[in-house]
Amino acid sequence: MTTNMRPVSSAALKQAVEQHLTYTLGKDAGHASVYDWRMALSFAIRDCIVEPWFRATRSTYEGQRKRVYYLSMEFLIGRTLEDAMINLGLLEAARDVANEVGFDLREIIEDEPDAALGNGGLGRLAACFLESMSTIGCPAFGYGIRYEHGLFRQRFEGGQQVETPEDWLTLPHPWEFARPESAYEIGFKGEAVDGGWRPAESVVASAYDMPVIGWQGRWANTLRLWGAKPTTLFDLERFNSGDYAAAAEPEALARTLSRVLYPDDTTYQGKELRLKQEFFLTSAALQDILRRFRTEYDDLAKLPTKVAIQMNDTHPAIAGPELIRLLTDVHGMEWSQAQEIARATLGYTNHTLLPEALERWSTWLMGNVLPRHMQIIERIDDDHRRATKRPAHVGIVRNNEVQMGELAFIMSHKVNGVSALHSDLVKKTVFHDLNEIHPGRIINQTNGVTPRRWLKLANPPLAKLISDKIGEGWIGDLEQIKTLEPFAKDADFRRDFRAAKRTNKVALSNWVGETMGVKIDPDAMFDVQIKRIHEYKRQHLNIFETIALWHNMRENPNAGWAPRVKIFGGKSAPGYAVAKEIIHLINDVAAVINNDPVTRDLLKVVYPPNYNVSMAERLIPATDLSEQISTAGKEASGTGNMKFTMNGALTIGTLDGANVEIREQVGPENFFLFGLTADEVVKRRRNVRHARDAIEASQNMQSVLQMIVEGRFSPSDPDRYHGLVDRAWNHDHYLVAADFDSYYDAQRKVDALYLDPDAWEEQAVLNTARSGFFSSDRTIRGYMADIWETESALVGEESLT
Ligand code: NBG
Repeated sequence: MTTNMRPVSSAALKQAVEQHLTYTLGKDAGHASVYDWRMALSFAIRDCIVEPWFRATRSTYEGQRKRVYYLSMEFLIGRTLEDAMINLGLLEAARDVANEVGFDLREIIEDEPDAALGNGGLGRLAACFLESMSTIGCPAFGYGIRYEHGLFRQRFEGGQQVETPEDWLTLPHPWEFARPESAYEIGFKGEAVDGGWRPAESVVASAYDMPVIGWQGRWANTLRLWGAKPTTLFDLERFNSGDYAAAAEPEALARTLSRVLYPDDTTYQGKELRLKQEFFLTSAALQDILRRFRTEYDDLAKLPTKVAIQMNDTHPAIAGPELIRLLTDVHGMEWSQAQEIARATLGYTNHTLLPEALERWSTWLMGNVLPRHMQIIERIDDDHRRATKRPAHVGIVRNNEVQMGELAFIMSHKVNGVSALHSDLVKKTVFHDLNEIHPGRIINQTNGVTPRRWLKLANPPLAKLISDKIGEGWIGDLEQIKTLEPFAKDADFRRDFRAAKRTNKVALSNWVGETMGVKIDPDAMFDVQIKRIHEYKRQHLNIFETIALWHNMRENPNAGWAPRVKIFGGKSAPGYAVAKEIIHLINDVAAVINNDPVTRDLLKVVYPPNYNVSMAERLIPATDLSEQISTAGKEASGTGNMKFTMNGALTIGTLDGANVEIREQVGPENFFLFGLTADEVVKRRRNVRHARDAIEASQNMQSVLQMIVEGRFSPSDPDRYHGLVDRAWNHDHYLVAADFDSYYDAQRKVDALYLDPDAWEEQAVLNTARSGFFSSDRTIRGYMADIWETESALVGEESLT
């Protein structure tokens, strides 16, 4: 066989792997390392994707199908090899091959670095969407930036976060195809000249394609990432005159553009380089989209019938003006038609209401970096003002700033939030006025996650148990998982369900022991909070409760406590001092608690550094209790919450984001609810004494703050947390104090249930069985029907392969 055909047997795969080892890598099997085998296996698996990928592309062209273009500054992919093997049904064959050549498949899989081209939920959502679009057969492209350095690596030094650069591209990346022939010039600065733009600087955006294979290899789409290249390599004249640094300037300028991912999550910085990155992605994508469209159709007026462009948050919101510019300045279309066409083509997803996250650029910076776009933005704004007679405080350009949210809204035919509650709040708060002017434009599409990665790949014991019971249909159609529901009452099934979880907990305990030197008991409750560190997510509420629990355990060690392991994971933005202080506190508390002989068998706190997608795959299947404790109204959706539910963890949470829908789906009796609602939060904040009142009423909360302020967890530096405690009393914007007692009490209900394994397991099974709604396949079908107006190419087809 040749390596570009899909090998079906272990023997055929082995042959393909060995060919790559020999001829692609030039390695002798006798000397091949785990890296060499990983590369050879990746190339052999990649070969298997190429055929369905070509077929999908051909079918899209032949059927003249509408394509979806998902523009996102972030794609948090994680590893690719295992995911691809699972979707192609080649995992078992690969295991055989690995064993035959004397390696463990796990070791090979774990040799792959995570592609960490994103910060958190927004980027991981984009990755789940790509996989679901391929699974469903929605013809689509993802467009992003090929950052040389993804999200920083996190270490702890003395309990404090230290960042080091991430370097996933140091070793060759076997999943990409460089496409130097697909390259576009991207301009910056210069001046707007009547009906056009003369940029002063420019770089070249050069394409790198990664195929994304769907479940069972039926369809494959492309993730196209842009790398920046200089338009001229170097200035030969300057080089010859001996000015080597200046000679290399054009190259240095270009390289910085795609060098590094901005590590801010839900905060906005206003840096010129970031605006340039956003335009770089957007302009390259739009030029590519129009080029492809024009190879098939000659009438640009038909664009919205064949093309849907989705803006993932406001980061690519310059797409409105840029599309208008390309249509008018470059293709000669008339202004109002171009505006209409752009709007009919574009959709915008809002992912946060936090005011500090809403992008706005000073008109000075926008006018300087993108002078022609600034003109276009002003004209869009004028047209809108005239057409709508909107109130004076509404508009794109306000206070000498360009509001990217308003721009994205006004240039889109649909705007969506990411959970029912969030979409509702989008209508009532950030876009209140625009919603009245354009009723019906804002809709909801509740987020989802792919069950291939988050259940089948991450949790083999549970996936096998489910498939043994109800067949494999759930993998491609998660709604089928509800047929598990009756087994919640079946004692044998509950025992097996528990055994699957225990297998994962043992594996995690071993890993924690090996990597952190902390011994944890797999029979204790694993209580997990993993996500970016942010005040609104309230990791400090969790660690305060941990301190109270520890304190009360010490006072009364024989009170029948449920043994717990509190597990934290997550990074703070490098410049976010308060979040970094919370990290420090968690690590300080862990050091004290983990060394306390009194509570040795009752409580441990672990915080493995450098949380990423691969670590999530390890932690989520081993979790008993999922912490989703944000201040109500602040977490747009959450997607980790859905992964836990699928994997049979129970949730302790507030009525925030998609928690609301999770609770509805699994049943309120199978969810630990606490805390103020979004409305109550707003009202409570009006009382300037809300924190003080709550602390004064709570003995537990007082003891916690007292212990911290006395330096109990920082004996060598007792004043360390004075600022933190002061904020808890006086600047508690996220209502930790107001929710503390309610949270503590809910945790004791968790304890009680955990001590009744049968009752716990019944609820855990129901959580998994009722998680069908949270598949990203359902989400994508929603976008296809309500926003993109496009259909699956796989309807009525058995298989493309
Ligand atoms: C995040 C929200 C999450 C949500 C993801 C995906 C940003 C700006 N927003 O709640 O905080 O789940 O987006 O929608 O990162």
